[in-house]
Amino acid sequence: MTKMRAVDAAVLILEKEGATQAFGLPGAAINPFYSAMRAHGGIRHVLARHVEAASHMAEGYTRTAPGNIGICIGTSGPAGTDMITGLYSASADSIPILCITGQAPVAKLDKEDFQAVDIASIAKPVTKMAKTVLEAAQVPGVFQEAFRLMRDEPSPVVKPQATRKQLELALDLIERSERPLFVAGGGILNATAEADFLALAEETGIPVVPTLMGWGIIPDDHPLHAGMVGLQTSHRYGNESLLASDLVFGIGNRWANRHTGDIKTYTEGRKIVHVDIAPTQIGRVFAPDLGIVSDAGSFIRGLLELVRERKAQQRDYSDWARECQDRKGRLQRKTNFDNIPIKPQRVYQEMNRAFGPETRYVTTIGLSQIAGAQMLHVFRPRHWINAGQAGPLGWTLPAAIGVATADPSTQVVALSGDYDFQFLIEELAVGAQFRIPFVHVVVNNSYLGLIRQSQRGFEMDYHVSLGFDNINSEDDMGYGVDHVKVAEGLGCKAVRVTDPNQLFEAFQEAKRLAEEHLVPVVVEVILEKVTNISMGGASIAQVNEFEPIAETEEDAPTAIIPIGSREGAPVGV
Ligand SMILES: Cc1ncc(C[n+]2csc(CCOP(=O)(O)OP(=O)(O)O)c2C)c(N)n1
Ligand SMILES: [Mg+2]
Repeated sequence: MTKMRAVDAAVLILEKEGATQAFGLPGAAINPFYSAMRAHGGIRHVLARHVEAASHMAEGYTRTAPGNIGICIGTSGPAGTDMITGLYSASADSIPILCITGQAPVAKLDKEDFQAVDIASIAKPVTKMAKTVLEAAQVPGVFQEAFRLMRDEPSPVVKPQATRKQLELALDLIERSERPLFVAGGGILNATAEADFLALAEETGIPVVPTLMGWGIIPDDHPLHAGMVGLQTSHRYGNESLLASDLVFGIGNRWANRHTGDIKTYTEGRKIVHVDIAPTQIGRVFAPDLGIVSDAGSFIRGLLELVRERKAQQRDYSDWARECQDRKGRLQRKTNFDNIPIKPQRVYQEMNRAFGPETRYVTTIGLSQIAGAQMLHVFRPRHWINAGQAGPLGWTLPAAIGVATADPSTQVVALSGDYDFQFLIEELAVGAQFRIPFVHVVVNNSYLGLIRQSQRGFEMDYHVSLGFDNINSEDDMGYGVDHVKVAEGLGCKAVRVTDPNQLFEAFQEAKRLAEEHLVPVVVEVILEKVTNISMGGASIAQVNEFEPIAETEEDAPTAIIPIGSREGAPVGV
């Protein structure tokens, strides 16, 4: 019988599973696997500059399209430990990635051998499966098992599905409510059920609150889009509508604490339904009035069928939906500031103007991400790609490389604060080397802005400033790192903006440069150092507005519904 090397078998499984895009870097212990990839020739590989970055690239790659599974590869020892943050980030948001590392020879594992760390034990809490394969013949089986888990195919049991009785109970609750809202979570995207979900919302006429992970399931300008809810990445109108509702119907969401804030405020006076594929999610944060363990896709389709069967007794929610739209047309934040140094709100206003509805945004954490989510617009599923639960600084740049690799035909715009950008800044060279174009907006306040803002509670400003007088720079503003020089040094193009009236043109220029040179293009925006962004300390009823709110259309010219323009706009489609 012909024999095959275990590494060759592993590569054939990747091919069979359609997982043909890898990110990583070789080392002695993983060279056999690289030799198999080289011999096979069908696995594309991007050479990262840091293994953590490779793991975030893999995650960005997975998040871009249904069915994608990003792979990251590294050697034994520190390569595996570097990937732990990526595993945590991906697993925390239920995003499958496959991390492959080398390992020391079996006989040396317990001898403190060079780079022989027990990576499977270290990775266990942040993975569905972490395994050190000790026997070559088991390699194909372990790879197959990994794919089965990543694709959520829990054979021999089928995916959990709601029963007819459960669907009836859910619809009974809807029919008894006067002001229901759907909360659409990332689980809907994981089930590729966004089209069915939209059909359900439209059929019932129930307004929708997307979560941060579900943002894009319903376009921002859809008449049933009620806004986002939460302490940070939320809209004033979203929170107000949630507080006015009498039923919150969550599908594929997890009641993140930055979404709910104080649970009593979030739940009091309204019924809550929670549908999730994982039984451990139901009741994890609070006990819903009705909890259903089901795959989001089959649940949505089942409920839609039942809604159509019971069409005759369906309530008309158009007044309630109009009420939600009315809030959306009134409760806005001001973006139209002319200040120099630039106020962050203005950056997002100009991004709305410069980047079209097909843009895919990639971001992680910080005031940059929070203000971006409050003010940018998203119109398509998987077009807001954000590490939600883990929020690891440094994620944005490599994740954007993964996203742009997965879909080179769509405009990718990464959004970072200066600190997030500096964490894994060397990955710019990967974009330059592999000709992966995207625009990276770096809003530079020379601060760990989010942490500076949260230190206000301690009345301190302690180790949160990134400012210093850079001995190589001419300006005397004390912003420290010269991101334009660094980006150029790494082989990319970069533009710096200090005047808000030049933002739009700078974004256009960045798009042109990315297209012409096929490299990442950085737009560094010099922000005012201190701007506090709207945020709630405890509950969604008490979000602090630090800046003036919008009062006229001119204050928020890129708002989805301009202030004062609403006159009984149509609801439903
Ligand atoms: C690895 C890691 N360490 C610390 C934090 C906590 N943290 C969250 S935001 C932030 C500051 C981010 O600064 P920057 O990227 O410049 O964004 P800004 O808030 O200034 O817009 C820090 C330190 C984190 N999320 N991840
Ligand atoms: Mg900053």
